[in-house]
Amino acid sequence: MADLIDTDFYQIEELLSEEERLVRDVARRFVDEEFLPRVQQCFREGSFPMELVPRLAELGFLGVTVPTEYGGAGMSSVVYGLISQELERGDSGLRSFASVQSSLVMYPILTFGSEEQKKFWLPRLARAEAIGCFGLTEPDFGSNPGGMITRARRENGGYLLNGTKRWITNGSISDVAVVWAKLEEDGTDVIRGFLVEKERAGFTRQNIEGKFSFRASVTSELIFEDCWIPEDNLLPKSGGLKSPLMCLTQARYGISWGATGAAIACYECAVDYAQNRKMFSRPIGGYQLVQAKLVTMLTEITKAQLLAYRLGRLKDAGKMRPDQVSMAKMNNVSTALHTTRLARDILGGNGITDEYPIIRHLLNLETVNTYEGTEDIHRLTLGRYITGLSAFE
Ligand code: TGC
Ligand code: FAD
Repeated sequence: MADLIDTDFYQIEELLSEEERLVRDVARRFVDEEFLPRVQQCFREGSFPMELVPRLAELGFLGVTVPTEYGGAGMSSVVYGLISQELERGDSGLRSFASVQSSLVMYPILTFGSEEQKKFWLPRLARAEAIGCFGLTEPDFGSNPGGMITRARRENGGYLLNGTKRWITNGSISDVAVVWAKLEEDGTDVIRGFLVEKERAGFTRQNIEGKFSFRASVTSELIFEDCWIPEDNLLPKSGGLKSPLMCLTQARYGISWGATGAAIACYECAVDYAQNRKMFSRPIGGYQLVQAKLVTMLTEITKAQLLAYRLGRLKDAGKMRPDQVSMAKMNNVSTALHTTRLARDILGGNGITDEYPIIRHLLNLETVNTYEGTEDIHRLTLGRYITGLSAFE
């Protein structure tokens, strides 16, 4: 079906290098042959397919842009984007697993870690011998992470952590958590990053149950009660809210490609359905109102692809700015959500069953629109960029 339905309306394929296409095709095959046959059951059960994690590592999808000297694939951000797009064509939970490991765990260790931390953790994370998670959000501090109450206090040559992190992807399956906490330095509280191994006394995790979105993904709460970690577990170059926000910029970049993958999956399904489903005297794809919906979907997908592609080239050239990422994350996720709702509508009653991928993507995209900065937070970030006036104060 995918070969017959054009989802590259503006011929972006021509702008990709041979290597970029090759890696994209590997990701596409992995999703089609190994992931999609499992996803319905995972979503029903509420489980993540852990057995595929070694394959993600083997294919080089964990730490795509991390230098090879630290075990990463050393490839471009456009390659990372293309992989994210393919993984999320499978499921947002699959892309999230790779995003968290690469952008929210390996990136902060690479950027803020000591040489010892990089040499120890990065190759293990790339080989999936260790799984990581990123703890920024708290029960009462989501959109405003700067208000966090998790604290680190110097004690016995290390730090004592206290606080709770909520909504943490991969939390209970991780070997190491990158945890953001306030530390008093010269009379001022400064946000610093800490590495907390799962075995540390005073560190407990519990899964968040009852999710109707991201069912094929693990989401947890992390609780720190007098959890002592050694001095060496501080990410020495982290400092201020800017450090976790820099990590979010990396992950949001991947999301702007990924959400488009989910929209493509739903569009392909809707076109196929519209061509074959007969109501009244002919296929529903022959009715003007259905065509209008398909046109909106393809137009939004094409615009999103162009935003993501250009953002990727800017990133690889070292010119990408966080506000540009905000625009792509905001636009590409909200249009993917709109596209997916239109696809759901075209399938009528069949659109609400998991026989088709649409309702699963639609439910997932509700989360993607919220996490990594809600649609409105990115709108306000851009509003601040345009006017120079902050709506956050
Ligand atoms: P603000 O004054 O704007 O910023 C503080 C400092 O950070 C700098 N900065 C950034 N740097 C890099 N990338 C960005 N995106 C940045 N945004 C801001 C800024 O220049 C400043 O630097 P400096 O040198 O002046 O100190 O801080 P604020 O308190 O006003 O907050 C602004 C706001 C609301 C935009 C920010 O807090 C925010 O982004 N809120 C949303 C929170 C969020 O996205 N949480 C995500 C948690 S992780 C997650 O959801 C993972 S999901 C799993 C997956 O990805 O698959
Ligand atoms: P709130 O901040 O309470 O927002 C609620 C509503 O208020 C939103 O509509 C928002 O736009 C609006 N709002 C807030 N402030 C303003 C304002 N100033 N002006 C106008 N409107 C405003 N976090 C992590 O740290 N690590 C993870 O791995 C992670 N994974 C996640 C996985 C899942 C499945 C989910 C659902 C969340 C995850 N998160 C993670 C948390 C996610 O980043 C937060 O949910 C998100 O940042 C929003 O925070 P909140 O849920 O507290 O909503």
